[in-house]
Amino acid sequence: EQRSPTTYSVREGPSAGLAYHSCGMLFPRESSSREIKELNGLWNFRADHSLNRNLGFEQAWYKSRLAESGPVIDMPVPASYNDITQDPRLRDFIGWVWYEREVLVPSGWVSEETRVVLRVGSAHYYSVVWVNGIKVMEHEGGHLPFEAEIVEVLRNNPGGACRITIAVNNTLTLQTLPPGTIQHIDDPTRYPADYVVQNTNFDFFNYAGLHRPVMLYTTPKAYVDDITVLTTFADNIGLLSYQVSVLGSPNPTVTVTLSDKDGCCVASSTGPSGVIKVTDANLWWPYLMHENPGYLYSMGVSWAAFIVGSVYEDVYALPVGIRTVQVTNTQFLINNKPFYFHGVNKHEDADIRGKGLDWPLMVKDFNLLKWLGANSFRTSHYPYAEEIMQMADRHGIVVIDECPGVGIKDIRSFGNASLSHHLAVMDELVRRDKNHASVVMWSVANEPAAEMPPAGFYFKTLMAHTKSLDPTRPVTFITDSNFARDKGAPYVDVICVNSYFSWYHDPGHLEVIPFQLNTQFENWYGKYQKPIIQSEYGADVVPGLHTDPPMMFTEEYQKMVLQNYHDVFDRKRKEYVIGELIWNFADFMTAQTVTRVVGNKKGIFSRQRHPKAGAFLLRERYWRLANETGLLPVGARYP
Ligand code: GCB
Repeated sequence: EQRSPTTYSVREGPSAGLAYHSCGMLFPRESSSREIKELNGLWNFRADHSLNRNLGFEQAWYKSRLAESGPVIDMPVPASYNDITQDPRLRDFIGWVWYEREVLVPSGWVSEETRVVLRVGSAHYYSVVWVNGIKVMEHEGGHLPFEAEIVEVLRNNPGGACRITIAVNNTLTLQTLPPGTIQHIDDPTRYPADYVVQNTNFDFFNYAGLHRPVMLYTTPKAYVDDITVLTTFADNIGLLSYQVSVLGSPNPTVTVTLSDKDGCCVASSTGPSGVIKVTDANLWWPYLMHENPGYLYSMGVSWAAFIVGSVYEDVYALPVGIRTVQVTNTQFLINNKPFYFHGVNKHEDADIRGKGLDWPLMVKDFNLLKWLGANSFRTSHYPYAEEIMQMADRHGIVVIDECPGVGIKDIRSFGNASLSHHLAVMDELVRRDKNHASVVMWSVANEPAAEMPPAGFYFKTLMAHTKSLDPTRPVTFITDSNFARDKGAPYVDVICVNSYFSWYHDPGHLEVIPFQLNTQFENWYGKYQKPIIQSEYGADVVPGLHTDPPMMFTEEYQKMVLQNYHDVFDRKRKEYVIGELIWNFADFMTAQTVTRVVGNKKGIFSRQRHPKAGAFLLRERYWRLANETGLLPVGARYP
């Protein structure tokens, strides 16, 4: 059998094309005009182990029940498929896997007045979706939602049966985000026949599958498609300028109301765009900066029309927080007050479920953040689930929202195809997250090869584009390049630097940290006069390992690394350092390498969320910082 190097291409599916971008992507919410049917639970599943991974398309597995074309297994959704079975071939699988689920659609949904939308919260990496054997959409990118209107397809099948088939391909290439390469090794003396590996330049396991909820939801034929809200305030007056797009109706009458936490209407407006004024506005404040953080209003948007004796309407309620963000040469201001990021970098990662959204884990993580006294996190290294962003809004946890631009190390990943996809991902990310009060900055990449010649044009374009999508938030990328040669740094609003002194450099030599960290900050600030966040620092710990004097991988060594970094932060935060984000919140799975002992162990919590010694040290510090820099009432230490 012939196999060409393209056989693992993510664009194997017929007539590949991106999902339609120029519409909204409002999070599905029930209302008097909208219903939701969640499709979480068990799906039928089969990985295509054929040599070219293309058998599913050749045999059109989507045309009939998946069980008719071969054996299927149970697969939970949402979850990564990798750790669900005991089969190493599935854990390390590369190529197309097939998911299928049958659902009965209420007969009332299949009507002339209703839209039925199939929405996938995220699927890593490339997806093709069929309903009753008819292709309804394709999507590239593993961390953002996509959806299709399917009522036409359902109408052809009046019984209400709806068979949803989703093929997902985890293959990463030089043009995907994150990038990767597929290596075919043809050496029968050293490797088995048809040997293929996926190489990546990022430090987390390439988990795949249907990672976030899949659902059906309805809207009326004419519907609220998108809402954009920008907020500011003057004295005690909150100002919300909004824009509503209604599709399917030529002259919509839009009504907007703003309700406070108790559900009382405090202001209203009519028309598809306008400015709402709220007197005595409750601002959205970060956790530990105010006694009532994360204050959200509910913006009720509705559209109504009276057509031949009937009322048509659509109703949608969007949570909104009123706050401002600003960057000066030395400060990050939220609501005009200096904000110091004392937080974490995270991953979507856990035992068994991989990157699948998990409610208990999500709530546990927020409880741990609050226990720690963390006021912020970065979505390293890809957009997190919308449910997580909503939690951040409600709890006042500030977010640096990062796109999956991680591991851009090969010069071929700076070409036009990569750039245009990267721009499209920023479109999708800003479209999804623009209304989250918690999001205060966009990060377009993590540790790219920013010293390479094409990086200047690439990042200039990318950051200008992001600013044009959202003029209200600063934009950055996270660098580990040399300050003098970094070609992207001129375009960022905040310098975000990662460094691992006494770990990857001078391993075991804690005494270098004060010197090297000080030099790092002076160099960057000297060149750019922009505020700086230490966006990563840390050390691996195998929980339970102890030595004195401290040695690498022990609990004591991690504490000493942190302590040494903190001493420098404490001097520099009086000048221009505006934040510190530990690497990492919790241990997480990676590819297998000689530097990883069943994953990355730089967590201050284990993968099961048990604290290591470093967590207690950080907790002391973060609460002290909150007391010093926040607006907490005296004595509010340790809840
Ligand atoms: C980094 C990367 C992060 C890694 C971390 C490490 O600089 O941004 O993805 O996991 O270092 O532990 O090496």
